[in-house]
Amino acid sequence: MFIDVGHKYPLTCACMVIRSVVSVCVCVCVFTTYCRASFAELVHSGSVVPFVGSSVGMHFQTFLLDEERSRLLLGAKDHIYLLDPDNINKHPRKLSWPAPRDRVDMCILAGKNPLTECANFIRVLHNYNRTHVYTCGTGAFQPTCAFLEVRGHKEDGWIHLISSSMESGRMKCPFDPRQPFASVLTDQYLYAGTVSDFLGKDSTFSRSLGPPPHHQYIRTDISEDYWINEARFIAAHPIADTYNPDDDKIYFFFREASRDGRTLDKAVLSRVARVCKNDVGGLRSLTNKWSTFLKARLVCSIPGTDGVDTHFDELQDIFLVPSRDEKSPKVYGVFTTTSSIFKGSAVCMYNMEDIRAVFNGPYAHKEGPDHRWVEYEGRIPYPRPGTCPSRTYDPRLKTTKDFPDDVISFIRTHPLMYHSVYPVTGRPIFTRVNTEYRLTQIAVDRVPAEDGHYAVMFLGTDAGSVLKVVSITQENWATEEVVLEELQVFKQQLFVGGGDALVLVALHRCHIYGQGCAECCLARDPYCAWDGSRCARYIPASKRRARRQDIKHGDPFSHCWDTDDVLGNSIEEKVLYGVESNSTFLECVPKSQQAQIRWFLQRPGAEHRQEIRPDERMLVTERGLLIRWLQRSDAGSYVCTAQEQSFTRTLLHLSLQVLERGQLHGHHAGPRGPQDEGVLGTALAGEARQRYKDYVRMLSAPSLDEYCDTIWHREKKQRQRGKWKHIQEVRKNRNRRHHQGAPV
Ligand SMILES: *[C@@H]1O[C@H](CO)[C@@H](O)[C@H](O)[C@H]1NC(C)=O
Ligand SMILES: CC(=O)N[C@H]1CO[C@H](CO)[C@@H](O)[C@@H]1O
Repeated sequence: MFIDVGHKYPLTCACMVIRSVVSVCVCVCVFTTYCRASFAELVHSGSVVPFVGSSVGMHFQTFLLDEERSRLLLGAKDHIYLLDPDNINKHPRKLSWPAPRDRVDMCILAGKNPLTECANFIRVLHNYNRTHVYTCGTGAFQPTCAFLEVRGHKEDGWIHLISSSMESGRMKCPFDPRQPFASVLTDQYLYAGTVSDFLGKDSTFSRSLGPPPHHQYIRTDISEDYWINEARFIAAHPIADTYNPDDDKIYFFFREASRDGRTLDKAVLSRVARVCKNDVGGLRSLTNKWSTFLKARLVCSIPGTDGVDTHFDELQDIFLVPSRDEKSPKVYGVFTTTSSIFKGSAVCMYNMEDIRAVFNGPYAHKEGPDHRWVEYEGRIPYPRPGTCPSRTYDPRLKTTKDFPDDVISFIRTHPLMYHSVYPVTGRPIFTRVNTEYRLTQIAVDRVPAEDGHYAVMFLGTDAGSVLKVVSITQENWATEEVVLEELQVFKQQLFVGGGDALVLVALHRCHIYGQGCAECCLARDPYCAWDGSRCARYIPASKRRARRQDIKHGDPFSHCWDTDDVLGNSIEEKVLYGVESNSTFLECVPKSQQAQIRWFLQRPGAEHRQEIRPDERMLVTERGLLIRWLQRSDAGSYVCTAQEQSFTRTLLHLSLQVLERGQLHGHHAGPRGPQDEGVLGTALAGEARQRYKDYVRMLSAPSLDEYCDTIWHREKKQRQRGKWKHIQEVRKNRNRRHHQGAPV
């Protein structure tokens, strides 16, 4: 099990930070070997707490966190766990719920995998009432649901499966353990979007359960080109639209195959859709089917200069961030590209107002299956299709069964809105392109900081890592003044479910930003502030004066002016020896990702230092300066500075001396003068020894590539010992450069 969390220091990789209209991302990137922390190290530093019940093949997938009663339910393969979220390893309770033996046999006979498919993978866990939880599992490709009784908490907690309540989970739970699906339980009704057959052909959004006697299913219509087509459901949320409870709706998010006339090609598009909570189905053609279903396209794209946008069309995850107006949460979505040319992911943020505006706008119209969607310009029946029935609006419309025929037949063929929903900023707030992984999950934490509130995004990748990102708004929108006493423990934790293990990840890992005020400030992590002696967890409204934090500007001059690390920081000058005609590497790594590195050289006897212009011979990499074909004139005083905002800091002061080849051979040949002894003695001291060996090895490598390859392989071996070297980064940089030519 290997998980990456925001491990910023020592970090050099440049995250794909998009400086869009409103956001500057401070990215805690993980995908270089440097910032990737080994699991053991994370556990040691207290940043993650692994669940000891974890074992290979457990497939933890489903969580139900009950903050009020302080309990965490965990759905895994054939098991449900009850844990104490404050201490996940104290008194874990385990309930076994396997699929029946004959069902497993049939599943295997049907050609499914015995280990990863033919078992009961728990996919649904919802609070039903004070004492009961509703749960469903895939049941070896025969989904089954049941009630769980959960009582007590902490040491006294226990769970019990009510066998008599077991029922079919069709339309409530997927057959396939890996298939995305969405469900929400509210007012004792279960809303679920899932594939509802063994072959995975029929995807449907339905409602079931409910207080007796309203037990019948309501589902989406099966009219391929219009309603829902090969959908993968992502999320479902109850959201009120007005102050009238009759208007309450379930909004759900999915991606589907869409065929827009003419061509036979289907494109994957992302959707936001909604139904009224009080929809009981229509009459005639829509009996037991939604009569208020509407959907719209959710666009997440980067506008291109040539008018061609780069679309991220495959919705992967949705997270709602509550705002003071509970009708208007902010909707964060993670999308990936469908393109075979390049791999990319993006995060887009939407306003509920914009979503509602699209549903209140024109409908799309299609003459027939082979036509394109156009704007509907005909007469719209009354009540406007998609409106929830309410006696307050019209006493004649008590339920959806009172809808006139023309409303029912209109909505059957016009469930799609003509306009699309665009992100608030007109473009993604975060993107990653040409990475080896995709973003697949998002959780957002709104963090109060000294200068406002910040949304910290935790982005899960399909490689098992988590990126912690804060997007900073320079304009003054979304500034809510909520002063919290202290961040609650639960808000400080993030549950990360991997394929095989569960860990608890601490959100604040301030120690990684180093000890100095300037570094802490420049990190711009809203969870952290400099408290006078170290970079520590930021607690709002406590000792305000003593705290130094500047998320918006990250300007240490105004915050750390009196501390040592801004005033005369004394960087001791190091000495490095290079061999003429060979290459040498000057390592200089900023602690902050936003820093811009500059290199200066002052030659012996020269009055001023000059900025180094990178060329064929002088390569500026993320880890330092690589000088190829070292010449005697390269000798001198090198200075590496990091500039961030208006703040410049010297990171390295190094004197490079160039050894003539003769001197070196003298060393190998044996007898040598006392002066040589001195020079090489220093060159080979301590840590430098290994590096010197690298250089010697390089002497025999004909090209830089080969040199890097050699080093790369050795580094690979050393990785287990947690020892990282600079060279693979050099190599990585070169690779990155090659990729930059690809279209974006
Ligand atoms: C909760 O629901 C279950 C299942 O319907 C029922 O047996 C139980 O009595 C309910 N409990 C309460 C407190 O309403
Ligand atoms: C890469 C490079 O220039 N290598 C040279 C380093 O120096 C030795 C002699 O000391 C040459 O043989 C290598 O070609």
